[in-house]
Amino acid sequence: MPEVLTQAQIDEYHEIGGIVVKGRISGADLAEIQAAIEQSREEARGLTSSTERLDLEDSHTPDDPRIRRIKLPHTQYEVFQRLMTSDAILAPARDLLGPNLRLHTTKLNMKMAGFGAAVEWHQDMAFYPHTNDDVLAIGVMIDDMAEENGPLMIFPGSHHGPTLDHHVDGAFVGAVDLAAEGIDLNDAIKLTGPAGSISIHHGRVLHGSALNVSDRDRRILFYEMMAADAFPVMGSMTGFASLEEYDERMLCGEPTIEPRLSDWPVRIPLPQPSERGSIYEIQKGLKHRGFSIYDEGEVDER
Ligand SMILES: O=C(O)CCC(=O)C(=O)O
Repeated sequence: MPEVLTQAQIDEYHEIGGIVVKGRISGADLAEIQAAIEQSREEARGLTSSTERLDLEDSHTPDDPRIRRIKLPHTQYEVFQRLMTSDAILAPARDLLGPNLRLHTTKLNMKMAGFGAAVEWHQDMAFYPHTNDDVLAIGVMIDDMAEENGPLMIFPGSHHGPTLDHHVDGAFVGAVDLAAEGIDLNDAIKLTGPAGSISIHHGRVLHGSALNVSDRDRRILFYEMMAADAFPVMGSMTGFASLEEYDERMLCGEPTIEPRLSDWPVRIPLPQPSERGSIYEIQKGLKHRGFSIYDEGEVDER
């Protein structure tokens, strides 16, 4: 029996590769998250470049702090760690991946009103291929996520297809050239919802999000995780020094040393780009950027 998702939501996730579940995060937790973000903004004041904790917008200046991402927020503020191990996040993940879950990473993407950076089209598992594809990302919507403020977009069903080419001139750039792949932007859908909703997207679904040129912030907190028997394959951007450290990432259930192999089309994200920063930096290697030509009105809302 599923813990929280309806059978219709589970079926939709498997068919489309992404769903929105409303009302998973309380107003009190959202308020605590906002307070943590405010603290980070103060921390960014005076900085001249990104740090281990904060990734800064290209337009950031020390006097006008602009954060693009809070890195590994669960290691920085208690609220993110608490949510990560709560049923608000883990129950829907267990409904989709089973009882044994391991963390891949966390991040809080800011996308502030008027200037928040786009994330180019990509598949998460192109960055971190694993032995099976029971891999997903849960996005906590901190602000109302709507048509106009750069919501997450996915290509429905793309998780059933190939792992697309994320390379340029022989180096991994973590982004897909839609035109070169013959993919029509009109086929993408937006994962929208009120603050406190979560989105869940499959590790193989093609997704991205546009610049936020609206007057409303769009902040989303991602918890990326996998079934405990999905092990990274060569080149995967999953860093760990030992099995002990790897097992410290268990979110619930039991670890294993018996990887499950499934038949899915792996591509290795090597060679790594010379620029080894966040996704925003890596994707600058893409020659034809999808979102400079992006026309908001052409994509259906979901
Ligand atoms: O913030 C977004 O809209 C997308 C984020 C994403 O896909 C990523 O950071 O890998």
